[in-house]
Amino acid sequence: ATDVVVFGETMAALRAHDPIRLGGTMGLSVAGAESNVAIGLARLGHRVSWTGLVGDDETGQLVLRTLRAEGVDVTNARVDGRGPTGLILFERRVGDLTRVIYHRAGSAASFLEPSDVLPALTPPPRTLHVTGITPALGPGPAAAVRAAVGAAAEAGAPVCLDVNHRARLWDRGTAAEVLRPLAASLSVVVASDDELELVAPASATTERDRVTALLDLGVGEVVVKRGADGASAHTAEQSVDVPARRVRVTDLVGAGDAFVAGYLSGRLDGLDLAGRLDRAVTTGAFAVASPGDWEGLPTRAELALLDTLPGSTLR
Ligand code: KDG
Repeated sequence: ATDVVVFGETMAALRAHDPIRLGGTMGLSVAGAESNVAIGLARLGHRVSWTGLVGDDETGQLVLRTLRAEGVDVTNARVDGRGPTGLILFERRVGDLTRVIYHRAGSAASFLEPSDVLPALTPPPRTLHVTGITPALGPGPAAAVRAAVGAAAEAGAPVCLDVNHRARLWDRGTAAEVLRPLAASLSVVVASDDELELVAPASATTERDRVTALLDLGVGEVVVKRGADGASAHTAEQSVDVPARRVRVTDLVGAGDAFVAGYLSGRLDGLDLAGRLDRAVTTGAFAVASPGDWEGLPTRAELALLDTLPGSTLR
């Protein structure tokens, strides 16, 4: 069986080293939160499938070719000519700050429907992973998330949601209205500390209350990311905190997805909560320390590499 099924929008990605309005050269790659997670998991040796729609264009072929090359199963993905493959521009501004510019409204991926994603869930995978980006893309993608989460939960497959709020796509109130009803079907919730309120019941007002409310709804693991300050994971039985790994920051984009890949990998391997978090902060650190969303993610053999890097000890 497939270890992890993901779906969502993967775009062509152009990365500029200078302000875009000044011109110059850009590097072409692909980016998408769910496919970043898929690549991270595939590099660690897990069987992963990505489903989504790409345009009938060369960048769509780049998306499919890249995922195939990374060992991600794309047999459920397809070309859809109703819109182009989306485009994301990354512009390095000052310091670690990367400006993101989307050209994705009306993209092929925005036509995603439940019927596109449900076939990937038969037979049920060991995990379904979704993000809060997909339901922000339109009514079809939102219905696809609801249908897939419902179908996986019904089949007994654990569902992981990364809240992944994208303020450019929707406001916090709308996101909360869509994400909160999913909570009772989730096994794992991953959120940064400022995103937890978008999935936890509105009645909870502190982080502790939000975690407790999610656990009371039946969520098995609530994982809170704090960037350079590390991460915490909570179950009904225990709470574990880990520090972030200290690495030189090259590119923060994709760190959250790498974190999820590490966490789910540890979970699939049967590691305890501390072990899952340790792998998550390790894969997150690889993403932070290397350029691109997913290009620098570790293979299983490379996981221990940070332990040997001077200065990259646990904080
Ligand atoms: O998590 C990194 C993503 O932000 C990037 O790959 C693009 O999926 C993306 C999005 O919608 O912002």
